[in-house]
Parts: sequence; C-alpha cells; structure tokens
Amino acid sequence: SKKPVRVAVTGAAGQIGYALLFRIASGEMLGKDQPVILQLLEIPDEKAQKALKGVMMELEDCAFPLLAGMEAHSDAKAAFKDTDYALLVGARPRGPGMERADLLAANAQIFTAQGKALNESASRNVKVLVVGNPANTNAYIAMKSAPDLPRENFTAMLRLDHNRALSQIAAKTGKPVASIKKLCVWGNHSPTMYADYRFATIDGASVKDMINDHAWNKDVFLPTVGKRGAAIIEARGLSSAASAANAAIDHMRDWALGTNGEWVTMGVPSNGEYGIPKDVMFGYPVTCEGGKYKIVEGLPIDEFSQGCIDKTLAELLSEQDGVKHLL
Ligand code: NAX
Repeated sequence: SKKPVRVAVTGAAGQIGYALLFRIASGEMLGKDQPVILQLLEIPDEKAQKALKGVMMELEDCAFPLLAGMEAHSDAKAAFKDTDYALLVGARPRGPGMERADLLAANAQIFTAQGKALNESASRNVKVLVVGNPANTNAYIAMKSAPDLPRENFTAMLRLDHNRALSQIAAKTGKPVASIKKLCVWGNHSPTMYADYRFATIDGASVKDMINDHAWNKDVFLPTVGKRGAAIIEARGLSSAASAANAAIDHMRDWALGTNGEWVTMGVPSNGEYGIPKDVMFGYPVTCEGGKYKIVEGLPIDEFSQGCIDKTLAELLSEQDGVKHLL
C-alpha cells in the first residue's frame, strides 16, 4: 500500500473546509488508494480552534480507511511541515465598511506569512492551491514570499468558474457536461474572468457553431458565469461552499493525477504566454500529466477575446499594484 501524503488545509473550520475535508479523507482528491494525513490550520481564536476540534471529531466518526492521521494547528509553519499539498482556503472576508485596499492589505499579510511558512517548512514539491479571495493575488503574494520553492508550485482556483461555464454550456446545448471538451477561463477569479468556448467541442463538433449567438455569449453567458457567486449569495444567504470545495478537489486531483490530454482551467504564474506579464497569476487552459501542468499555447485570440483578456489582466495588475509595497 502507498505511503501517506500530507495535506494541509487552512480555514479548516470554515464552510468550504466543512465541504472539503471529508472528500479529501475519503480519497476523492488523490485516489482511493492514497492514504492522507490532514494538517489543519485555523486562527488561534478559541472559538475557531474549538470548531476545528468538532470537525475533527466528525472526521474520526467517519472511520475513513484512508485517513492516516490528523493534526490541528494555529501556527502556519507547524501546519505546513513537510506538507505535499496545501489548500489555502482561509482568508479575511470583506467586513462592513471595509475598502478594497484594506481587504487587499489584510489578505496580503496572511498570504505573505503563509508563503514564508511554506518556504520554510513544506515539502520542496508541495502543490499549493489558493482558494481564499482575492485568490489570484493571494497566490501571487504567497509565491513571491516563498523564493526557495519553484514558482510553478503555486496556483489559484479558477476551477469553479470553469465548472460553472461547463454547466451553462451543457444547459444551452442540451448535451451532457461530460461531453464538453476544450473549454477554458482566462484571467482573474472575479466577474472580469473570460469564459471562452470558442475552442470547445461536443462529440467533435464546435460549440461556437452550435450556439452561433454572439449576443448570448456577451449578454447572457459571460454575465451569468461572472456573477454566479453573487447569485448564490443572494439565494442561499451564504457564499458558495460545496461547489467551491468540489472545484478545489477537481483542481488538485487533475494536477496530481493528470487530465489525459483534456483541458482544464488553472490560475498559474505566467511565463509570458499570450502576452501576460511574467508571474501574473492568470487563468489559463492547461493539461496535466505526471504531476505537472502545461499551459495550452498558440490559440488564436480574436478582437473580442483580446478585449476581455485585457480587462481581466488590468484588474489583476491593479490588485498586484495595491500590494507591491507589502512584498
Ligand atoms: P468561512 O468564513 O466560512 O471560513 C473561513 C475560515 O478561515 C474561518 O474559519 C476563519 O477562521 C479561517 N481563517 C481566516 N484567516 C485565517 C488564517 N490566516 N489562517 C487560517 N485560517 C484562517 O469562509 P468560506 O466560505 O469557507 O470561504 C473561504 C474563502 O474562499 C473566502 O476567502 C472566499 O471568498 C473564498 N472563495 C473562493 C472561491 C474561488 O473560486 N476561488 C469560491 C468560493 C469562496 O467564495
């Protein structure tokens, strides 16, 4: 049987944590033959630590055969010790009256500290996924704070946007989600993201030709996907949690176990692909194999798409600019 791997999860007592940990422990993320040790981080606050203990009691009560160990931490360096995977979910939410700059600064502090902690104590091959918002910029900060780790080890979650786009296309075409290939989402995890079905196919046929409606793309599809998070809050009174956890599982599973040539979307540091400045944490179409992702290159970018990409890039650059004095 396989040696257990270490999986660190921050914000473990939060609502995404609650939808995520049980699935990791049951083998849905890394495979039904891969034992895991959960290294859980929460803020030192007494209530948060107590809630974390409660979640761990429930994990125990599942008697998961693959759960080889479990630890509760309030210190990032201890939580990330030798970790092979790190899911950075905990972040500072926007409070009443909080300005965007304050939110960026509060999170910059968290992700600078966590990047440093990863740099000091994680496995050199650690795969890091940032879920906590602003996810792309937080991932960028963590990467910049961990100079001894390879930069490609840091990623941001665009997979929820990708999955939302898949399900909208399935509904529009009346085809099963699983039949849709080569969909991608460019840019920031925010309403400016650009979900792009120009290359998508269903049973080999072009989705763009099938839909053949630019107004639907621009006026229905993109706003629906972009504002889906707000629509969930409006309906549920709480932000997306189970779907976010599901996307995190998809992201890590595909990165670790591969996509068999299929495209998925990951937020990864640019090397200059598609004219995006180096290091910007950008949503790209990727394929994964052997524990590594590869950006799909050479796709034609038409005028409309370039406009969308420019807009989401401008937002990311302004977020980066807002934190650069803190790095
Ligand atoms: P919750 O508020 O339910 O849980 C967050 C937990 O993180 C809390 O228990 C808190 O104590 C903990 N935490 C805060 N700072 C921490 C730190 N420095 N170290 C360790 N733990 C810390 O939020 P939840 O609904 O679980 O959402 C978590 C994050 O995911 C939020 O930032 C949210 O905006 C973001 N999301 C990102 C998505 C994406 O697609 N990238 C989609 C879903 C979600 O909105």
